[in-house]
Amino acid sequence: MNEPECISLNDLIDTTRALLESNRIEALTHLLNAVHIEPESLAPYRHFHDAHYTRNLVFKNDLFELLVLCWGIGHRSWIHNHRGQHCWMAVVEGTLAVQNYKRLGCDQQKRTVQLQSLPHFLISPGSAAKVDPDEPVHLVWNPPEFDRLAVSVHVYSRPFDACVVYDVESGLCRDTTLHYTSEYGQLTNRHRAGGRLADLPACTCQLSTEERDIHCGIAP
Ligand code: CSS
Ligand code: FE2
Repeated sequence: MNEPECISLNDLIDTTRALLESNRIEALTHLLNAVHIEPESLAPYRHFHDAHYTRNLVFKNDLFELLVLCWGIGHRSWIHNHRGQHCWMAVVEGTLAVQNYKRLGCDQQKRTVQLQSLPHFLISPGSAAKVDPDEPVHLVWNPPEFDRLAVSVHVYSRPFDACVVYDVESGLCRDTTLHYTSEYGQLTNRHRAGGRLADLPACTCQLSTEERDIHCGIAP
């Protein structure tokens, strides 16, 4: 079998721009599965935080943004959606787990949404993932059993700065704002202050295969 092509982050940005400008969504999925992104080219964006994963902005225009996410051992996202946007993620270092959730129904009157967790899967260098626009609710984490840091590249089209998060512990879901830990290689004030990535308590949700009712102020 041929070795996968290795490309720099800058080359990936150029190619992503060309593909998305011509609306070649599938081609970008194929590309991210076919290449390895050079770990050295991520060095300016590789910032870790003790308490949570970090979001490091590398490139942004009207069409898409590209972020480097750095995950400490055991760090996880909230269960969240992408507001109907396209999202691709490719791992450059380590291994991440992804769990998608099926929305079984939404009761507008009771403001509840029922989520069913689907089998989770792993992504590592050479196996990218795209969020399914039909089932966009998911959770991403760096499984502690691998005992290593993880770094991933995310492409969001279009850029988004808010999403719905689903907190299984409290049974609530709500809108939240997303923040950058660094922008174009420079740490932001939020990171220097040690602030959280979003105005929410830490997510302590446990993985489960049970169906859950989650109260939701917003229709999913
Ligand atoms: N969407 C999350 C990362 S998991 S896909 C974020 O942008 O923080
Ligand atoms: Fe996500």
